[in-house]
Amino acid sequence: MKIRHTGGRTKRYALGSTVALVVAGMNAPAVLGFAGDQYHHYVINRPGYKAGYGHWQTLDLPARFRVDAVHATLLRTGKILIVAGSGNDQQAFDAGTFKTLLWDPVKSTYKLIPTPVDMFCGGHTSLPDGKVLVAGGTLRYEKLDGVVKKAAGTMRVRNENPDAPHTFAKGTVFTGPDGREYTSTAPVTVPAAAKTVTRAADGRTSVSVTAGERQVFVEAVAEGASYVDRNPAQYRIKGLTGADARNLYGMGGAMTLDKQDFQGIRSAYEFNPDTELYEQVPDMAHARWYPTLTGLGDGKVVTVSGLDETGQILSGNDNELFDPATRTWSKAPDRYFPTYPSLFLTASGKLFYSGSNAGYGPADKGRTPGLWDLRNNSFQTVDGLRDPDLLETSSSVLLPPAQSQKVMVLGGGGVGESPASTARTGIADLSAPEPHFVPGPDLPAGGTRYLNSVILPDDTVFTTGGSGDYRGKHRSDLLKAQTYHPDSNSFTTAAAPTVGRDYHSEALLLPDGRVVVLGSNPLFADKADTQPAAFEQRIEIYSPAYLYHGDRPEIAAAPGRASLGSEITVATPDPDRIATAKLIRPSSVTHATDVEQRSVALDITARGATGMTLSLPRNADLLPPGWYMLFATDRKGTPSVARWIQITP
Ligand SMILES: [Cu+2]
Repeated sequence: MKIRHTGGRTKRYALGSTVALVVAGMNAPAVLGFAGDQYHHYVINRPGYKAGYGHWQTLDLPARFRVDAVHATLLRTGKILIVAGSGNDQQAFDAGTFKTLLWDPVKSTYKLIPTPVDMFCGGHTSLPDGKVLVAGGTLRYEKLDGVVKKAAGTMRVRNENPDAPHTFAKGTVFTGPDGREYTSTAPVTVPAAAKTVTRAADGRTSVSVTAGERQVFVEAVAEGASYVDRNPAQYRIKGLTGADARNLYGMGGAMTLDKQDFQGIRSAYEFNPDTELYEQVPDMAHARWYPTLTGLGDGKVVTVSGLDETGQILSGNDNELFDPATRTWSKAPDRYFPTYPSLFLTASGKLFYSGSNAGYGPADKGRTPGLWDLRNNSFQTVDGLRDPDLLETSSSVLLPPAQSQKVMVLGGGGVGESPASTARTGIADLSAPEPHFVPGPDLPAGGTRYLNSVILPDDTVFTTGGSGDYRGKHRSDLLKAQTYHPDSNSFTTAAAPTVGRDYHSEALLLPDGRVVVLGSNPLFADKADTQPAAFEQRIEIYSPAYLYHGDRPEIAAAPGRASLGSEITVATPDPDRIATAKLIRPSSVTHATDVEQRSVALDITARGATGMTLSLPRNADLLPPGWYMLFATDRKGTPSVARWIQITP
């Protein structure tokens, strides 16, 4: 039966208890078309509509706590760490104003956190102890074509002295063979040279010295084309005398007036959820802007890609591993990726690169999805994804439950400032010996870049927002949300958001089952693309339909910690009601990229009168160490509020 609603106040009230049927037969835009905003408002607030499609709420934060939400991580305290840094705002950058907001979405409390460096467009991941590793960020903003007035380029500063590193202040002058001078735009510390002693068979020793080297970006002391020089050359460093003048020098590359990309930093910090402060850890060996950090089964973090301190994309022989136990960085196997690649830890221990990425790198390099085995540095390509040239700004998610080892790729656009986007989805089953992508259903909203995807505790994936064109150009933000159902391989419509979300947007699941959606950084405010747009500072909360289906199951008690392969006992008033139990890893998301979230199903091995026993997987590559949200969900898909539990090896 299909009831067509034709408007009119009397009829609306006459619907009574059949309202759920009515709303199932229409959607919000159709309502808007014939009855206007007020009626739309009425419909979306009906209990029956909420029970079918969920409900959105827009928060207005106190003005002083509004930040440009570029990065968001859910902490084990239930608070959300929102990192703006300079927030893609050149003035804030120039003023050294770097922001982090800590927000409690349940208690509605806000706190600005002292932010020691510009973490804007760094990378992040939750560590096994619940701290958040934030690595990289912004050294300098980009300069577009035509803006560059002083010729500039990369200077490799070398130190042949094996006994001491040398620090050069910002503004150090490098003099070329013909006397032209260029100054450094940042301080740089060049490590001491490495000395290798070799002893020959006859007992004589020889010593070889490999110069220490660091890069720094330099620009001409004055404006004009006369400083353009495309030839590499050795540069003297002004002010050095004696041995220093011999041991320390620069190797300059091309000095040009070309466009200059953003530049990265080496700094790394751990955010401590107890003290609510950043704690500095050693710098990375390489500066990174737009890196991806992926946690491994042993608790270490692999860190790849980014733009370096001269604005060049890292070549891939510079990947790093962070060990949170020793707080040290070491070298990881070589592999090139474009910036912000989506790298998922799979149950085999290999990393799956879905092809999703955001931002920088040549179109013909490192764009092919595949399985990367860090142990032998092999790479097995995973073929079959349609629109393989439209993977930039796409969304990727390890579908629930993680045991199925299926990764879905959704939408995406052309490389760089391309108007092209795709509605394509594709799913790769990584448990197969020769994994390949099979087509999934097209996105109902059409071609979509910057889609955010969030795993829900009913084993569906909520996807929201995005835009058709690059950074929402021509007012192409999509005010649409939909839910993907892995069991039926289909989308259903969700209530529509009212705030557009494109570049620099995020979404994440809360322990109470709601979804927070924040950030967005459109280029223009108008359809003709003439007015610059402000960063979107409103936060929305989406309450999925399962929160409108009556009372919820409850986890009355659960252990705060459990080890891999163990069994835990959980108190719940009605164990027979519980259909599934799962551990959901909290999101750490930026640029619509979240490689952290995963939902690991737990076997219910026994049910008593007031509790049940859950068995945890043994595989740390399936269930990496760290803090998780434990949800119990009933047969109708209604989840409990989660309990936090720390999973240990
Ligand atoms: Cu960015």
